[in-house]
Amino acid sequence: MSVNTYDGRVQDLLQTMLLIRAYEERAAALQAESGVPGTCTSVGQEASAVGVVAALGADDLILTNHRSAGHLLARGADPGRLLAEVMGRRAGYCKGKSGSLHISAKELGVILTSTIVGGELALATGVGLSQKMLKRPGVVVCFFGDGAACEGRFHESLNLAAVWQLPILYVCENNQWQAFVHRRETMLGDSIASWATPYGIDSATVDGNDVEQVRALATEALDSIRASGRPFLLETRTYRLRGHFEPDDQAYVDPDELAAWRARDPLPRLQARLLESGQLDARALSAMESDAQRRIDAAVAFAIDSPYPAIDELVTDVYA
Ligand SMILES: Cc1ncc(C[n+]2csc(CCOP(=O)(O)OP(=O)(O)O)c2C)c(N)n1
Ligand SMILES: [Mg+2]
Repeated sequence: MSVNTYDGRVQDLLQTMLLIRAYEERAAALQAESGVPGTCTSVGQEASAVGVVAALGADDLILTNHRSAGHLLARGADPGRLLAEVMGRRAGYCKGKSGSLHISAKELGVILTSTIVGGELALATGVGLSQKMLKRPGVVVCFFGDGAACEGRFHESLNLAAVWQLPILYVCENNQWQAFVHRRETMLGDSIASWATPYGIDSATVDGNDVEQVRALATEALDSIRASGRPFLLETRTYRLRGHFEPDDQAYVDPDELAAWRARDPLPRLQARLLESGQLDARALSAMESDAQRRIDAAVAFAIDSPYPAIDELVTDVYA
């Protein structure tokens, strides 16, 4: 498995966040300008993805949802193969047969992207059980949204994982939106983390727009899972700055709320902190931004260059 490893340098976290932002914005632009299939972007949620993935070890496994590009890129996915998949090209992670919504990348330990909301939660329980029965070392990390947490499957999955004592890190990326419905319309409380308590599961809430805090909390959670063999629920509070998918004019979004969360955009926040503390200078930052754009330019060229699968490949590799 060739996964990204992070040695603790905060500059590496920023570099990955810049890559994700550049990828997501290009994917949106390609949809608008060239009719490339639209994706559910994770713009605004980069710190949550990178903070958690940077805390993982090489053996850990990932299950994710429809908003998965950040998780995949943070784990070391090649942006060219990711875009090729979105475009239905043969060089994609699933040979162009998954699109953005069902990607699996075994070499990265990414078992599946589930587009069935909450599907990843039930699968994680099964993968956690298999890790335990086979005595494998990796923790299973399951990314899901606040919408998924409002489904019955969340409660069934956490209950079983607690009863069976499974090594699972549940990461609820609470981005305040569930497609076109605000979180306030589907839950009365403000805390998803607290829903773990009745099941006997430890939990924590973190500012999901602060990558260093996310990494610190995720590291603590993983340590606790490895020591106890029990699951943990981490809620990252963040915001979906773009629409549910592309295109989406966000006409249903309260502009004041959007502006308030834009002011907490994890990228400028981290950049300002690093510039102020002298861990980064303007030249280095500009070089990092150019590097991210260069990688995405190369990814687009790679994806466009890849052929579509041939007609006789239509039913190969679609069932294992
Ligand atoms: C079982 C199921 N119901 C409905 C949908 C349609 N749908 C796709 S994404 C989504 C919202 C999910 O919200 P959340 O879990 O908070 O994730 P987010 O999109 O905010 O990342 C819905 C309702 C679906 N894909 N699967
Ligand atoms: Mg959500």
